[in-house]
Amino acid sequence: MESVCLDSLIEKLHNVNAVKFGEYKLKTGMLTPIYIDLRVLVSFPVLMKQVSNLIYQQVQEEGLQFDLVCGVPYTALPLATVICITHEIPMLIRRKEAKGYGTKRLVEGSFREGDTCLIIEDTVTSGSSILETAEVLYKEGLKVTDAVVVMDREQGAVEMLASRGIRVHPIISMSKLLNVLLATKRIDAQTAQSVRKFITENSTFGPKEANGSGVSATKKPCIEQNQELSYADRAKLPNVHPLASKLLKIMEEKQSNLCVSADVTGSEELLQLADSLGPKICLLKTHVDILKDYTAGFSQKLQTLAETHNFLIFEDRKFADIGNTVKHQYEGGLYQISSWSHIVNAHAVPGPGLLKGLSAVGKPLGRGCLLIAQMSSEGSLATGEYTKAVVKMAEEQSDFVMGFICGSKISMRPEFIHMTPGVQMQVGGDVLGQQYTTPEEIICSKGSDVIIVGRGVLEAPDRLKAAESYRKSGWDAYKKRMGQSDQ
Ligand code: S5P
Repeated sequence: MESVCLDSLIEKLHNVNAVKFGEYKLKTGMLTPIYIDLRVLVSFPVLMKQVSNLIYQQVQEEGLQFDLVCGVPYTALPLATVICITHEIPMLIRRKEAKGYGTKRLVEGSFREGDTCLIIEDTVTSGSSILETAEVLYKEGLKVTDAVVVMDREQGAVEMLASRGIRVHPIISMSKLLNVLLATKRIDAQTAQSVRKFITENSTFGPKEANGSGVSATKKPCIEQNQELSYADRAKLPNVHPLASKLLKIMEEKQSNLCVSADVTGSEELLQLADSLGPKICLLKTHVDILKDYTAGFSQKLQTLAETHNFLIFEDRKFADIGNTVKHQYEGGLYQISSWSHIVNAHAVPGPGLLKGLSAVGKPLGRGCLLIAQMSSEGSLATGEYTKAVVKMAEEQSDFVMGFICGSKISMRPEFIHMTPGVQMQVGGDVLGQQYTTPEEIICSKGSDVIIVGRGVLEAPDRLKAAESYRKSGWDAYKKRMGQSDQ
């Protein structure tokens, strides 16, 4: 395959008028000082071939995995066709309207339910065209995880689509385009400056992440997050882990994002807690190895209570060994955790083999795992690059990993659930390094999904009353984040 130099391609695109400066109207109605029109490519076969090669190069470099390709109609259709024919990849065509006769299909081509489809698009502004295409594909039972785009206008599409579970891989960014055209004296500094100003001032999706990594670096005020999906909508996402979907539905139904950490040492007391607090919680977290009187009968009773009160069980085992060992720890021993706990958690330190071991046991049982990406304790080493690596590991094994233990939202993929411990009504800590933040701060400002509360409930004079006030506080914060607060 002929390798293509990006700078010279940008110049060629400018030569054929695929990049225009002036005043143009976008699909969104917005007036723009720069217009990208890759439709002209069909008249320049050599250029068309070069752009297609670049798209395929991007696919390979990113190691994208998919079964089929679909170009967003119409401009990207010929590009997708060239790539699919050259590399012998099956293609799909998305109709803009269903035909009024014959099969009335919206997607043409053959595929199997569960196949993954890569989307190809020419230019993105808000990302809505990619989303529209993805939604048509979802309805057909297809998965969409990635999209490659030739030109990213850097106006929020990448962020918006990431928040809907689609990773976008742009080839040419607006900044790169302007830099090349400026360096080759095709535009002057003033034009470049006015386009840059327009782009910065006209983002279609919230503020940009401070570090561009998808890992939140700064605290966000609630108001900026109101474009995100509700728990109920996230439960319906095509790529969501079935257990995450179940939990999100429970949360919506019970209006509760409260997980009580039942850190007591007697099984009778734990069962009483589960029974009385059951209606208030979406999740009950256990440390089964602190029970002085564990029996198999206990775990059976706990499962019955979970069904009666509609909550899930989360054994906070924090696995942290090689795959073969964690497999035994999860399945066997005294506690046989996999037989009764819907969710477990694990440290990422040992690497992906740990997840392979756990999922060999848990996946056939429909269980899910949370990776510990950050910790609430003072001086924790789970920060920065480590946290990012954990997010990556989760993305690579999202058939078993359903979310994270973390301090704030660390992944833009809405199918992951973020759960945060170290929660009390007052900011503070204990003498052993635990640090507390409030439900409002965690759910609303830090964008986490579930609050994990232990002593805040357990040490209260009235545990039921305390659980209700944490439930209410967590739910109100979620409503506020979604912009539905009536306060
Ligand atoms: O980083 C963490 C991770 C976890 S799972 N910090 C934590 O505190 N936890 C657990 O959450 C901890 O083991 C305990 O069970 C609970 C917090 O309890 P609390 O009494 O401090 O609310």
